[in-house]
Amino acid sequence: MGHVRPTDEQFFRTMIRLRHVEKALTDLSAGGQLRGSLHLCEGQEACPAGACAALLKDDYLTATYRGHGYVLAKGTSLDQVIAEVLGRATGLCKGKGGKMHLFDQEFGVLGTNGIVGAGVGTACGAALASKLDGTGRVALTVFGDGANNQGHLMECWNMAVLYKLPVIFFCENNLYSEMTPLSRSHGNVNLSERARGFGLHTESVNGNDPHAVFEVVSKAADRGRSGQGPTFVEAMTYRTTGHYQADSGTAYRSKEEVEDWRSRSPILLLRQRIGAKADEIETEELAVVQASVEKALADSVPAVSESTTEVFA
Ligand SMILES: Cc1ncc(C[n+]2csc(CCOP(=O)(O)OP(=O)(O)O)c2C)c(N)n1
Ligand SMILES: [Mg+2]
Repeated sequence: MGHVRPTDEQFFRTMIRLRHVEKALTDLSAGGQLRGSLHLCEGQEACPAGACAALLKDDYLTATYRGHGYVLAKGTSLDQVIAEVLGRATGLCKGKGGKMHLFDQEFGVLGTNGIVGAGVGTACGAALASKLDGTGRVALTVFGDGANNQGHLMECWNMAVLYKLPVIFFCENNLYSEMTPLSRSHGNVNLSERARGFGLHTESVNGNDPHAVFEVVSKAADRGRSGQGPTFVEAMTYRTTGHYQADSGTAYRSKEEVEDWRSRSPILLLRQRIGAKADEIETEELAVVQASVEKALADSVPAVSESTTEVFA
């Protein structure tokens, strides 16, 4: 029981909004209005668009420092996300979480996270609760190829298989962890094969095709909901920018490699399919993002007295 598959135009809208959010954040960062590091998902937009469209409002989500697109695609308010990223009191977490700690109970968002792989355990815990309580909620946890070498992920995979947890391990394989290619960090670069070693059911998918991502995540969610246990999804994709704003991305990847992936960008491919309507959608989404940024910039930052509330149990 999933959602109806979105149309090309709906997927394009989700992805172009995300692209303009990232453009706005890049400008704000360059202008000194946004503090800290900024990890963009340019080129990978089909993953959040496709995966979240396959989830229900109540389903759980955890994601990485590159995960704001998932939070937006899950349904969380754009205004609240932008205000949070800019540290405003009107933000999702009252401006105290920032970009790496987006949390939204209403949409099952249990956090983006700056610690590589950290959300995987959280998602397994949520999936266990769902199973024990019989709520039917599925948990999708997003992590990168590099995170596959974090020890606790292997504990999570084992427990998830053992307990048949309704969890989807969604691996964005963008071929690099920071500046290191897979071949220099993984003894076996076949991540699905590694996952199968733990007894996980695996699916590989073109992570630049939102329809294909939607399809495999829908199937994985059905498996979870019907008691068949976890799925490891390996989505092949590529970030066409650097790891973060201080990385040009040119020192460890060839120009040809980046250009090749750029030519297969999910936004570009859908734009070609949709035609003139794409420009119309883009104009609308650009205006929505700009309005959201202006609104957040006019909002105040949290009062100093807020710094010690909701921080300690
Ligand atoms: C536990 C931990 N170790 C190291 C880091 C530093 N670090 C930040 S991003 C990153 C790369 C992770 O790569 P990958 O999992 O492939 O995700 P991607 O950035 O490609 O989306 C590293 C090592 C960290 N944030 N947390
Ligand atoms: Mg990676």
